[in-house]
Amino acid sequence: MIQTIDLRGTRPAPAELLASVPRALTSVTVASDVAAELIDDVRARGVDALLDQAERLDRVRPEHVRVPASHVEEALAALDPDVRTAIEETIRRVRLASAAQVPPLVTTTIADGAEIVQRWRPVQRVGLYVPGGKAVYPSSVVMNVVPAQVAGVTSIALASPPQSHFDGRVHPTILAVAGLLGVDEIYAMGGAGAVGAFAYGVPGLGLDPVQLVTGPGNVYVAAAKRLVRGVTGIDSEAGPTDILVIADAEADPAFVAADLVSQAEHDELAAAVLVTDSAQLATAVEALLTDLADSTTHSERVTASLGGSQSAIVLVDDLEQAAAFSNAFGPEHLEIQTVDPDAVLALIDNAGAIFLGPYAPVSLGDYAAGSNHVLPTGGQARFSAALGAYTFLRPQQVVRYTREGLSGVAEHILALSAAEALPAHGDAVSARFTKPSER
Ligand code: HSO
Ligand code: ZN
Repeated sequence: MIQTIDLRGTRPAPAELLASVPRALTSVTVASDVAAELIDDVRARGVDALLDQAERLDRVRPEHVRVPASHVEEALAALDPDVRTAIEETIRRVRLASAAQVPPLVTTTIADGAEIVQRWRPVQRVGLYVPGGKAVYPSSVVMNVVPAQVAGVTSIALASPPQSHFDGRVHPTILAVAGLLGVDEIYAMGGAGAVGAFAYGVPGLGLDPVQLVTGPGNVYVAAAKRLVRGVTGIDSEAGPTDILVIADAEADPAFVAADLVSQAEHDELAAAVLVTDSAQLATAVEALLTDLADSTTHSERVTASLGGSQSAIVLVDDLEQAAAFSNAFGPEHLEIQTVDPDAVLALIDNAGAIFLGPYAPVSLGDYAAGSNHVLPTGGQARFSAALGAYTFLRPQQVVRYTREGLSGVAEHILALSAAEALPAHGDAVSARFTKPSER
């Protein structure tokens, strides 16, 4: 069912490696026109647009777009105690790991009386999007909210589509988790319209514009985020999930197969890739995948994902070639199940999150490792990172110079201002060393 690609004895360039397992096509640009219309509609008609869009796209007209506190309280009271305990432990772990993502203030002494201070400030207000279509993931509420809180964001708004099964309310588990996290500004709105509402604000709702929109969503949400970028900041665009496992002959095929299926379960378009230097492991995993795909709950989805051109078992000569393949692919999730995972880790540049050894499955990271599960998909790990406290922080440089510090560099500023024919720049420095009587 899953294709096998044999790269043994070859040394393809990164672009060729990537082309051998192309990710499923989801065209953000094609969704762009529809997303733009929905955003414009929200800008023009505010709450009425959100209500009409909900009726058309979510098949329910919510009674309230701004979720009343009583809905959150009811959802919290009804939350399964085991789920509540699990979520609380996830919050605790993600909070601990996120705290390490706040960089310290650093002062660099350039010369006597000359200092550059680098400090990190949070954005003030953020809009967090939590999908509510095919995928309703309360764990994603934790993954979005906790790093924002740890970064020191003071105003957090949350949006999730109204659910027809729940009387047009936001999904109760999402509401309950928001309640556990102390988020009290929640909107029953979804898709591109919700992103537009965050970016431009909705006066009729008392919804002020945000400075940053984060969170996963479907292709229309991704298109909307691309469109509002510049008006507001965004995190990376979320597409179908992927997993790449690097494994050697010592890996347990049952672990490898289970982990590939666990991410294939998300989406027909999910990519599941095993890269191995062991033909024996490849054969064992392939057989297990065939069995699992038949028996697993989301059998159709898993079969489509594993059978797609985006998924493969890739045979390589050695673990160096495996790492090269992985770097070209830029996986959202990379598992290293080899005798010496750290040796492979040293060769890895591009990955959203990396899971080492036999006891770190991706589902650990999805729910309870402490790491964030909002990760760059579609190869974006080649240039971007997981959601973290740093997503909500910006570095600022503070220039602290004394008279002595400025005088030490004054002549260079004068030389450069003359060279750029901007003499007033030089004059601004000279003025400080000219006696008032001589001005
Ligand atoms: N693996 C998904 C996140 C998730 N899994 C949420 C379960 N719930 C994308 O990283
Ligand atoms: Zn998952």
